Amino acid sequence: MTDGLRVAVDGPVATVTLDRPAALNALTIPVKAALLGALRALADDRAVRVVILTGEGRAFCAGQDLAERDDPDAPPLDVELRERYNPIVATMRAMDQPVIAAVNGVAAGAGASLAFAADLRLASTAARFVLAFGRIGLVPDSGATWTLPRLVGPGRAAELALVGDPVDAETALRIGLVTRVVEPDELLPEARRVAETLAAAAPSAVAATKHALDAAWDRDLAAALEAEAELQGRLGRSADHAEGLAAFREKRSPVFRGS
Ligand code: LHQ
Repeated sequence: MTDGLRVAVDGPVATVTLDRPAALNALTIPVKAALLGALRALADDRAVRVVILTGEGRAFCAGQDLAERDDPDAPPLDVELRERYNPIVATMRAMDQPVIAAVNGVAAGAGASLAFAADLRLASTAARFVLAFGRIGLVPDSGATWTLPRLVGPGRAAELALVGDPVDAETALRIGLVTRVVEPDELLPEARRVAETLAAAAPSAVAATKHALDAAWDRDLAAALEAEAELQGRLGRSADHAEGLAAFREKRSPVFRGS
């Protein structure tokens, strides 16, 4: 527990909650340090199978805390990105566990980028994405130039990044920016249901799927086919695959042990 961030682990599911609701969970240096530390610790915790990232109060995250930028001694933006934002995004993509962004309200600037860096995005009807960078004379950052075209395609990414109109939850669902929209009270229960489905799957297969989907963007078809064959060869020798087959034969649910 750090000011501005809560981490709660319940069985195989960790919930990380940005917790500065009065500032719409805007990201200060201490919150970014706590978030990076929490993600790294969860990445190393084999008992944790899924991470849910959400925000306290009416916002998911309003991005960089702009009040912090008023300090004349604030680090330059490139340093801020290299030392704080980029490692957070890199950790979200490198960790074996899937990250579910449960977008409970407005996600602006780097707050939207954090949601885009997750593996899955579920939204409440109150969610709204604001690519607020241009309004303050900046480019999309924290991975948004990479994640956004992959999520919604280059045309829509350009519309969002350049025109910058807020995207409501229904529009986000229609364009594929989120995959489910539920009533606010249902958001965390729904995220939990999805997390438990993922947590019940074979962890090596989940991790390999996550990384193969990312890596495929940099591969041609032949390389992707070969990567799949290599992964399938490895997973095909695993105890979890044998358990999955046995459970199918015996008409029962599999119990995966992560081996
Ligand atoms: C905030 C913030 C905020 C502090 C609302 N900071 N207090 C990375 C590298 C390093 C530096 C630069 O940037 C980046 C990437 C970025 O993230 S750039 C984008 C930074 N974020 C923004 O520009 C968003 C600024 N916020 C807004 O545009 C609005 O607040 C949104 C659209 C998020 C929500 O609007 P409303 O629902 O109308 O809420 P509000 O504006 O009334 O805000 C409520 C409070 O939250 C208010 O404080 P107050 O004391 O007046 O109640 C705001 O000052 C505070 N707040 N965002 N980023």
